Amino acid sequence: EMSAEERAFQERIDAEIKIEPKNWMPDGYRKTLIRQISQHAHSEVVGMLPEGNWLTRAPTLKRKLQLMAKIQDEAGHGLYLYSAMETLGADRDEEIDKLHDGKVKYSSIFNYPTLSWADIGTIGWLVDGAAIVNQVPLQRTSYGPYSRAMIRVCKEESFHQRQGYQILLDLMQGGTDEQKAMVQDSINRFWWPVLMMFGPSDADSPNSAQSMAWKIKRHSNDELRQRFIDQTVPQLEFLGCTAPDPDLKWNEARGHYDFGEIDWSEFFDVLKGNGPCNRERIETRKQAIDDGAWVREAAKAYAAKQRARQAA
Ligand code: FAQ
Repeated sequence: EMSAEERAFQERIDAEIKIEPKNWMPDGYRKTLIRQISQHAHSEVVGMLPEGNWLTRAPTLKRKLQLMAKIQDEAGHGLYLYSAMETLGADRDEEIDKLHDGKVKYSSIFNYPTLSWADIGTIGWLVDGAAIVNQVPLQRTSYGPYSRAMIRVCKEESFHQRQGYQILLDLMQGGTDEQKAMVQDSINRFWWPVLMMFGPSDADSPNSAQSMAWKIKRHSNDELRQRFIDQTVPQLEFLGCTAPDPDLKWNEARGHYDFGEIDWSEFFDVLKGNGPCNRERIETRKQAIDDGAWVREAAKAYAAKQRARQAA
């Protein structure tokens, strides 16, 4: 049985009117958004680490500058998202502490290592590509601050995706046989983990039904995964590469690509903290916070001095 408040809230959602921070909202709606937006913010921040691994080894100055700009964009996305989360009453430091204590999640994809320069191309093309497919509909999510943050984020991700694809195109079109093999190896390692970014299949997605009713999510996990595969396979073919999936095949009757079974045991294992880089990622984040403590202390001391001066 819905209360009058709940009914008015759902009517607003159904009429496609955004929910704003000061509007009444059910507790569950607030909690779900804090969970999703904080996980999204943590993903952007942890997502800087695999790429950061190649900043000092980018092959040219141009590539180094592009990669640095992309990583800075990701830091910015983390900041918009933490700010959107704060409009719901959540505390940024508390949520970051939960990340560092291993109590909350961030995207599984960032627990895989970047072993070659081609991985930087693959991350831009496939990881940012998957992020765009997921985030374009989030521009229409029902919570105003989250939806507005997604508009700028999507524009920046489009640039990221193109710079990634261009890295791979250059390697495939002008590269040596060894460089071409490096691209294929990178795609082989990232293909399945990227498909896992969309989350568990609909039957095993406990949050989907309610999040769709609240229009936080506009499409199911499986729908977005299929959309991503359909738009990515032609790009894969244009590159001259293949996917490590013998069942990947155009299905004329469905009007979609069929694809093989995802290894969900690997996905849930990474979520439990057992991926190749989970421990390293959290350790690196903690170290960054500890190393920055003196900056925060200095900023606070400076602010206190300014206040004292103004009061005098
Ligand atoms: N990894 O019931 P559902 C980026 C969790 S892009 C880890 O289906 P929901 C850009 C899920 O949280 C990546 N955990 O959940 C970039 C839930 O756990 P909980 C970030 C996952 O929320 C590119 C449980 O499994 N993007 O950073 C994953 O309805 C390059 C059950 O799942 C976003 O976060 C996963 N892959 O749907 C940066 C997008 N999938 O909390 C740097 C916003 C699921 O109950 C470099 N988020 N889980 O304990 C979303 O759209 C949704 O949260 C989904 C999951 C679709 C990810």
